[in-house]
Amino acid sequence: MRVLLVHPSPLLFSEIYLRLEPLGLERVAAAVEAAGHEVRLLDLQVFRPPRYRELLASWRPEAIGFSLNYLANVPEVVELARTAKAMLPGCRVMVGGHSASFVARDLLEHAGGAIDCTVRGEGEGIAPRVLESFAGGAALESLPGVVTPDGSGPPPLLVPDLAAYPPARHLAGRRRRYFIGELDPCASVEFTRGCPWDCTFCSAWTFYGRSYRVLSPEAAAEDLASVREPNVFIVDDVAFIRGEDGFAIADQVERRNVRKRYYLETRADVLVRNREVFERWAKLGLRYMFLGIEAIDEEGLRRHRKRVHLGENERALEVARELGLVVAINIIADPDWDERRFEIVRQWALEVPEIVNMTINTPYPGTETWLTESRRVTTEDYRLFDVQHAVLPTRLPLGRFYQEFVRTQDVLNRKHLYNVDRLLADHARPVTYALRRPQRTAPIVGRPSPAELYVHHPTSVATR
Ligand code: B12
Ligand code: SF4
Repeated sequence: MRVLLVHPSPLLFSEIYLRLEPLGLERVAAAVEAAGHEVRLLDLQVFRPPRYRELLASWRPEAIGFSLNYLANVPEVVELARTAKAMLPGCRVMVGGHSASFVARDLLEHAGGAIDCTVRGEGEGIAPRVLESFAGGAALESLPGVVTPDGSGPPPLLVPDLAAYPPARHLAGRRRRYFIGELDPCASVEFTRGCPWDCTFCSAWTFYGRSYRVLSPEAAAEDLASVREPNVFIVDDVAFIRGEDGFAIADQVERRNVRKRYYLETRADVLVRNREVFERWAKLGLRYMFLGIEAIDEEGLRRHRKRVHLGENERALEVARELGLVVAINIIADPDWDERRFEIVRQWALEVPEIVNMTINTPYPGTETWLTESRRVTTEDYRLFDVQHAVLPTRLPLGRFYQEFVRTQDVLNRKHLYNVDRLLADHARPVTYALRRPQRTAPIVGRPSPAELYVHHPTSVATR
């Protein structure tokens, strides 16, 4: 089969700071290629939109798979699927990825027949089976994780071996356009998958059912050695949770004499606990680190269920400074903030030497706060769910809130990426595809059940 795999365009956030290769889609591509299909990959983060129609017209794919990690990309993906069915009525369409997994059925409804199925969970194992089904094999709705208008298959399975399908990087054109800050050009690699913590605002853990899997050190280093770019973004949710894994990969990287500059994301407590492993990686080329500090008060940390105390955050910043790393910190702004709270954060941010980034508290489908947040979301517009817009009621009038947010961003970045008029205008756009709010009759008391939260269930695979 001729199979086209498509990643949608970038969001506001990644227009300027960073743009990274679609690693998940490249892994799916590797599995689909291994099953004997002819595959092309189109990343609309780096190709202009007309390229999509051109490819449909000239190459005439028989199946298309869209990657939908970001909720804000839902309308775009639905429109792209509609275009495909209009131009090539016989072409079969599947949509997978992080956000697709949490709004699987709604996507089918929005698309009105233009999407044949959504695929929940990891794609490497299941995408080739969906293609078999498209070609006349088993019924789609009998496959694990697959959702069709006619029904859903059993729960999705976790792939047993992360090393089985190294990313098909050869399929991604314009690789020089991937960068993060001065790490330009920059490739991405994955050493581990999943996160054992359970922060309330995050869906990384519900997606993977709180599992945590590690690539074998040999496979991790082999993948790294195959990367041509001099810079590498390690996409793991929390890098080097287990020090011994970090050391084992470092040994293999050294053995292959791989020299790169690295960017990674981790938690404050992990950095403090595993200082030696980060020190070793600093010697191997680790330069930049993103720390999800999230809040500068104990109450905020508790609300996010970060399971870290302020003292650990401060200690982590000291460790990073001692190791000579450039650190970016994320702080979550709450729509409930008033001018005083913004001012406190600005003052704090000016006092620390690190780069401070700010996002807005956003309850995403798949997170615990999506089910428990007592404030009603103010919009059903998927495009506003990008952590740069307020989707919960703001204590300040919305325009005033954005003024404070933008002012804080200006202070933090010394750049003028954000603009109050642009952010406000985004709320006024007509909504074609509306996000479905959680169907609640009574408020949830305590924690929601795993059945409501998880995509992958914790028991479906052994962890290493
Ligand atoms: C790396 C990363 C990024 C990279 C982008 C990489 C890229 N181009 O795709 C950067 C740093 C740019 C980024 C930015 C943002 N990110 Co981000 N990101 C991640 C992260 C940490 C890992 C993604 C990854 O590469 N995983 C490894 C690969 C192998 O897995 P994967 O992509 O999920 O693909 C698998 C499956 O999803 C599935 N699949 C994927 N595509 C397809 C297609 C088909 C057809 C099929 C069948 C299956 C399938 O199979 C794949 C293989 O198993 C995730 C967290 C997570 N654990 O997923 C957050 C995450 C996806 N990001 C998130 C967010 C909020 C953002 C931002 C909006 C803001 C921010 N501050 O982070 C921006 C906006 C991005 C944009 N589009 O412009 C949220 C998504 C929330 C949501 N529901 O929309 C996540 C879940 C983080 C979180 N903790 O909440 N991000
Ligand atoms: S925010 Fe980080 S530590 Fe918390 S659950 Fe998500 S990935 Fe894990």
